[in-house]
Amino acid sequence: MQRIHRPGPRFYLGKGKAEELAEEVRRREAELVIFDDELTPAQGKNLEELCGVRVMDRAELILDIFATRARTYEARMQVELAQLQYLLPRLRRMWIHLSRIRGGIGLRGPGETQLETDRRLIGTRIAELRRKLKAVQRAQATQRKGRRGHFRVALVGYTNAGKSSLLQALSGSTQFVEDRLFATLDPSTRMAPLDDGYEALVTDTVGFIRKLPHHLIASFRSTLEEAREADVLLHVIDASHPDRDSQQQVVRGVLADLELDRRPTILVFNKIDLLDADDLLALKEQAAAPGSWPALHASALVPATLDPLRQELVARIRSGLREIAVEVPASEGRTLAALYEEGEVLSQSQDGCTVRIVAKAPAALIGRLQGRAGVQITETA
Ligand SMILES: Nc1nc2c(ncn2[C@@H]2O[C@H](COP(=O)(O)OP(=O)(O)OP(=O)(O)O)[C@@H](O)[C@H]2O)c(=O)[nH]1
Ligand SMILES: [Mg+2]
Repeated sequence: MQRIHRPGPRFYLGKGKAEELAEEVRRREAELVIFDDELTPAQGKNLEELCGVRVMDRAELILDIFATRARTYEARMQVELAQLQYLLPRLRRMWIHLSRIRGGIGLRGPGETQLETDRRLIGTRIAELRRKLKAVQRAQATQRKGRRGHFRVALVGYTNAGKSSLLQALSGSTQFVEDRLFATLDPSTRMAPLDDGYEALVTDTVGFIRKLPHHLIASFRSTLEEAREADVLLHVIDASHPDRDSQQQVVRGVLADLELDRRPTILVFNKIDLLDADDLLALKEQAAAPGSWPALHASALVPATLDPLRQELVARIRSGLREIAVEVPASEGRTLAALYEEGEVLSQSQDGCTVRIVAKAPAALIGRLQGRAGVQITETA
């Protein structure tokens, strides 16, 4: 522990404290030092020279965890891109590691030309990854367009808050859930049945964490596109976590960075099964603070606690519906089906070959139907 105004440029710690650290490393025969903050390339290099062992910073550790969790093609590319961007300014130091690991004699590392070549190779790979990611993202944008007629919900929140568990509980399908950080790196979307025949498309997203390395935020920005287009964000909070308030602040900060902080949001305090009655009462009072987003309390493991959430989603879907009268040729099965599926049909009558329907429908559906030949729509309300 050391109290300093700001991290020192050479060792992050003060010089004396850094020497103490080196002493501690020797005494304990440690093989690795991890800093819970980001180190500049120079700080990392100086600390390694001083301690004689590998020094990792928070960013590198998180990148490592991400690398082991990434499963899809896209997530792997995003992680590799972030790793290379992290590596580039630290290349010289990494080289020294390699030569140590390989028991190399020339601990001075590579010559300048070798470094230049490596830098160029990495630069080329970064450009290639960026290009491939763009292509994947274009394909995803097309896929998202296909979801426009549906009410869309995105789960966001601190890592391990229970987002995947909630998706699983709401949709009834299995989702990768594990008690470890960053279990989910890839967004995945499931249909969740709600009451009265309504349904919502719910998307799981990558978890946030305090001091998320900025390379990663940039890489995962596209992964969060789904959240950008969602009708409502469910900000999932682990209500049982001792740091729940600061975790909530961190998530709000990241959402603000991503310009998602003004999207309609519902706070979902999850894991209430782990709270005792007094805690739960205190939590409910706190959440009712004026000006904050509406809050619900749930447990992904206790199905009945999800009813209020489902009801809230139905209420939001309903309030977004507009009443319309539609006249369609009876042969327009597609349009009729869409009205029944995505809207709420109030009445239907037939006059010869023309079907007349009065229905409540989401704006997105109305927009889609307006372009269809033979379909006439008038707003009634
Ligand atoms: N007791 C209890 N445990 C829960 C609840 N919801 C989730 N968990 C547990 O919390 C851990 C994390 O759950 P996940 O659903 O993987 O969390 P996540 O938010 O998707 O995490 P990342 O994908 O890492 O961001 C798992 O061990 C779950 O079983 C809950 O309501 N009550
Ligand atoms: Mg998850």
